[in-house]
Amino acid sequence: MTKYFSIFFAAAASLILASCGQGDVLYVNKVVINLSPVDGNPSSGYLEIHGGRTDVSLVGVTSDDVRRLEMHQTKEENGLSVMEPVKAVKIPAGETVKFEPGGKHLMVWGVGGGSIAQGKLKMIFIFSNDERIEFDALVRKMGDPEPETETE
Ligand SMILES: [Cu+2]
Repeated sequence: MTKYFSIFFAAAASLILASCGQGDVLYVNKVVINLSPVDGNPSSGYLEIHGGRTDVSLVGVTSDDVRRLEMHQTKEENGLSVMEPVKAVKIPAGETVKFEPGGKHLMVWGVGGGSIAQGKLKMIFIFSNDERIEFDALVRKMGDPEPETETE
């Protein structure tokens, strides 16, 4: 009887460990807002989203300390680079989706002075499964050093 139970608990423990591994958890990383050098122009935001166990979509990004925030996609059209707002970005299970120059990006209008002074902006990422992830984005002025590349 005792033996039976110890095997059961060992199996349960390894299940718990397996479910905590990275790659199973939806998370947001490396969020950077590059402030526009021109007053009144939108700043651009880049980030990485790591998919969890199931496919979801990023359906919104908000912050209390901005005037307006949009998700955009840059694409080629007749040899010109144009961008358009997107409502949702698919985050497939287990895959990493990057917002980067020339592709998907955030456009941010009116970042508050307090966040600029602190060098960080609290943002909330809203997903189609109703999950909300809060992340302090790094706010960079033009000429600030590149953010350190972190290993995961
Ligand atoms: Cu844009």
